[in-house]
Amino acid sequence: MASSTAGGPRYALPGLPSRDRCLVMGVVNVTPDSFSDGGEWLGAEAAVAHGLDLAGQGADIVDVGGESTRPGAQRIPAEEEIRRVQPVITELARSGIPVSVDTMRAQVAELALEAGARLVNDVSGGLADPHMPRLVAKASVPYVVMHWRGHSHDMNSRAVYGDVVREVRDELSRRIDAVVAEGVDPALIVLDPGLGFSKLSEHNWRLLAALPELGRPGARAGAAGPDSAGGVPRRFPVLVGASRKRFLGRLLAAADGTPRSFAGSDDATVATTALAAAAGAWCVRVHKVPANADAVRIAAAWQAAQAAPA
Ligand code: PMM
Repeated sequence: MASSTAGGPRYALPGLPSRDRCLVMGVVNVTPDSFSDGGEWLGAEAAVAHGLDLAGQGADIVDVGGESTRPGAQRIPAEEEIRRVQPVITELARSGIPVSVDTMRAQVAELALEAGARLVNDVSGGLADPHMPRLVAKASVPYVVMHWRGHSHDMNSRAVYGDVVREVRDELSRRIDAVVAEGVDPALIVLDPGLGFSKLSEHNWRLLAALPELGRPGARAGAAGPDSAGGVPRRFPVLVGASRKRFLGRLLAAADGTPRSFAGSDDATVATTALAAAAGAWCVRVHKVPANADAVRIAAAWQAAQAAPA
């Protein structure tokens, strides 16, 4: 459900915190080979400790994933993904932390929800597993529908756009229609532009600059438009996952062209968080929490001061 405050619409999604600011989602990748932190949290014990740390540092949600989606990654069997995430989710949920599961598989999502996860973060937006939308509909939990054009092993070949903002909005709009047709409650949908997924650097920047329009995929670009049509909301919360992505490292490359390291992009992530939050993002997905938790508060104060009477 959306309500309007000084900083634009705020959303109350069942089971998840609702704050007067952009939320912070901390990442726990229980994988040997993720984009930026592969291998660090592979053991269940280390992963749980890391999730508890992130929550203690101010993460509103902790996102647990067992399958790497870095460009070129090959898929792992579902059983291995379950083995990685299930004990971690069980333990974090038991501690009262709002947990999301980062998975493209309905089977994994189902077990994760039984283990206490409260949100399904599906980077394929329901395309990778046709059973996912029905599962999410039945469970009636918030559902992240990310823009996605195909699996990681060859996703870069699909980074071809005429007008990236229009195409991503149109493709997200079609995904909304598809998952709603499978029974997903539109009020539980969160959209995500899928930065870095079949996107070149220039595409990521264009999408970030168009963030307010991405949450209204059915409306004409630039038009104010109604927030709902035929009972289906056309304004959706937006999740942004820019943290440590390669387009940040490339922007900040050294004079000889060497891209900034993943960890060396943490300050750039914080800058992106502040801008995304000020542009109305519902939540940012980040690897390092403390400075991003500060940034969303700065953005909220900025928005509130802008909206305050002179
Ligand atoms: N990016 C990654 C993994 N999961 N989920 C959402 N919703 N949005 C993203 O942008 C996203 C994601 C890849 O990043 P990582 O492997 O460095 O965590």
